[in-house]
Amino acid sequence: MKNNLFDLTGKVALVTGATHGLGMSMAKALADSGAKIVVNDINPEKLAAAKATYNADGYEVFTYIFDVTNEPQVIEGLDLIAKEVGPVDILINNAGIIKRVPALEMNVEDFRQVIDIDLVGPFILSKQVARGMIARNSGGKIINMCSMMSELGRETVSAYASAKGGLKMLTKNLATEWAKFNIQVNGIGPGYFATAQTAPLREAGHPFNDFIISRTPAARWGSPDDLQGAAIFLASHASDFVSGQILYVDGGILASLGKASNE
Ligand code: NAP
Ligand code: GCO
Repeated sequence: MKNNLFDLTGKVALVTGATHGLGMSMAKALADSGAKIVVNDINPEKLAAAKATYNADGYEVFTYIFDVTNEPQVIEGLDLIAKEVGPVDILINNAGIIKRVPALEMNVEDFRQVIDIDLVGPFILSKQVARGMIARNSGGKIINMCSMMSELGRETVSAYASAKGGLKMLTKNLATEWAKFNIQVNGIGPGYFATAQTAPLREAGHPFNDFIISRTPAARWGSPDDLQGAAIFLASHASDFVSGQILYVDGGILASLGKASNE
């Protein structure tokens, strides 16, 4: 019997903020599994450049501009997607920002912006996509990009950790409310990955770079492609009885106290 547990043929997948980094890698993985890919971003120039990259790499993508924090823009964008591509079956709430500022120095506007994009945005997208899934009685998959900071704090990332901790609990709550509609809501919790977002931490000689290498049992930064299996799993029938879970893809870092520097 053909094993179609991971087959996404006929599905429409929306990945927010997927012009590069983790979002692009996960979008390509879902496309490789048969899904039609819809890529969102807030920046038209970056989205146009990303489309060219996807196409050059052999992927057809549909691109839509909207700010995930702006509910009217999101509603309009989802309506267009439904008309031009098809209703969204799989949503990856990937768009996000981080501001690394000591709490005592962080202004409230910056704190609020991180919460707005990293937590309120996924709420808006999830609510509007779920409404369509429920209206169609289609069921569906929602995947929220959580973080190690959904579990741990570290200096300078109070807003981000608050948002990602909240996103973990939003994931569990929506999983509870929407199970009756056959909508599975899960999270992916990447460890430390080499993307534009962490580039400042990986600059030559930055102490954090050595710290992460030593603190991660796999002794390396994650590569965006390391997330592809988790994304396909949580987007496919293989996870139909999995909901409210955060799947950590972290090289073992959350499992380990770490080792003494001279070990
Ligand atoms: P990234 O390089 O910062 O990319 C984030 C994307 O989100 C960008 O394309 C950005 O667009 C977009 N975006 C920002 N605000 C938006 C808005 N209001 N509406 C729509 N799009 C918006 O991030 P990444 O490293 O690929 O990570 C992707 C996700 O995984 C994020 O949620 C991040 O918090 C999370 N994560 C990352 C790591 C890591 O180590 N890299 C680990 C754990 C979790 P512009 O470029 O046009 O601004
Ligand atoms: C930081 C990093 C992390 C990663 C990721 C870890 O400044 O600590 O940016 O927050 O982005 O979220 O899982």
